[in-house]
Amino acid sequence: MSADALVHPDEIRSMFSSAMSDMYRAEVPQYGTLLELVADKNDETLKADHALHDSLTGNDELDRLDVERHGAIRLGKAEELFTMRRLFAVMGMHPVGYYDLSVAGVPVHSTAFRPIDDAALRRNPFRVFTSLLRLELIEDENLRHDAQQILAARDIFTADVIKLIYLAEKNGGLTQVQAEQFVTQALETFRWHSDATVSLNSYQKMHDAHRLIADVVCFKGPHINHLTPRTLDIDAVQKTMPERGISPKAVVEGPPTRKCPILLRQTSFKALEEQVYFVGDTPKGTPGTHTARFGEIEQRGVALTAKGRALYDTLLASVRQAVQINAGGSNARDYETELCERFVAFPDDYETLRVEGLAFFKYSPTKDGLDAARNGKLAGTAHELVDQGYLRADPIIYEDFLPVSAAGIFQSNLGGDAQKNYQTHSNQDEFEQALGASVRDELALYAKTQQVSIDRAFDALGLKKS
Ligand code: OOG
Ligand code: NI
Repeated sequence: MSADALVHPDEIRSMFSSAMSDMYRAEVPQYGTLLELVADKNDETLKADHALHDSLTGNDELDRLDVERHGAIRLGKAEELFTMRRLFAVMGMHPVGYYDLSVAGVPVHSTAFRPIDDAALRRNPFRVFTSLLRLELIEDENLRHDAQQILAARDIFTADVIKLIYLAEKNGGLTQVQAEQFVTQALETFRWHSDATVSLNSYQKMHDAHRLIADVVCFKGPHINHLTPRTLDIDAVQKTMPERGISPKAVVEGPPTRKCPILLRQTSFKALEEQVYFVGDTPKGTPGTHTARFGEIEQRGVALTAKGRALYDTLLASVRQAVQINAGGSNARDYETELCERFVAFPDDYETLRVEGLAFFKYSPTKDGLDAARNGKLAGTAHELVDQGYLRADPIIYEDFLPVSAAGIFQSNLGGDAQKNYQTHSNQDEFEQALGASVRDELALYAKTQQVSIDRAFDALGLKKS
């Protein structure tokens, strides 16, 4: 490769995600423990479940399993979100989905930066859940003003990363040397700083308004607050966490345990209390603590169509209405029982999920299909061809997040007293204005992947497109 050849964005994303994982492992040792636990359980699961092993291999998911993770950051002002979009674009990550968390008492709205095309997702599906603080939700006018001033004065990006973003935009990419510099420089934005930018007194005021406000406003930048590996058996990892000295939150967010996993299940361990220094009289500052960084694991299943998602939302809402988990989590069992019982209404075999249009699938011709095509005796719809054994259908994995689950994750690491309901409505327009682009519709992305696979399969079988 010549020195001025451009590195593929997928490659830069892989370099970045790996550098980020190393940094977080050094900063938060429990993350390393969690990675080991997840790798052990994934090995055990794959050894015991040959069907799963085959299906992951068939879906090209096995190779990406070890590199698969998501992270999260919280930004303070519109310009930060705008530049963050450009920074992630260098790595082939684009904003997908809009999540309003104010309804759950968290004064932010969010998107997920992630790769969007099939090949890029297969290569490395690294995602970053990115939230923007909604300052207008701070009721106290003085405090809102202070927060605005503090945020206005900070610059979370290094001068070099800004230059490299411009360069990538101008030249359509980065060379190897530039890509390496970019990764090093971009990482600086996500680093933890134990020096706060404000006094203990200011921090306390922000903290009293909402712990999340203190986390966003009082530090130099949007430290990565967790990195989440993908497990194939979240129940096993949740159960084993205490044996390795990690204490998980009371319940797993999302759907219950199923034969055919849908969407996303997540659990986390509580944020660590870390030593920080506030601006004070001594050069080192006033010592204190801040809790922000935590650990999380996730298990991903098939992406649901609008119809499937509506059923999921209805069932989950009914569970949450029946059982509210209390602060200590002592009624977690009741919640789990209710969840399992109500989700009996959600079909748990891939065929029904597919035929009833509840989930998305990727279609490909089987060997029998290709043989039959040569003899020219094929006809029918995609479902009929699957029934005849000429096409196979594999679940399309859900690559996004869930607002109710995200709120549960936020709350578990913000502490039980953080619940508060904001009287507000979501404001996607304002979010997109700050972002400088519209977010993509995740359902449209899955529908397209499904349709493209059908078109290709029909082509391969010499059939007219359905
Ligand atoms: C983000 C919480 C949401 C998830 O996986 O749903 C999240 C945060 O705490 O900043 O990461
Ligand atoms: Ni997360």
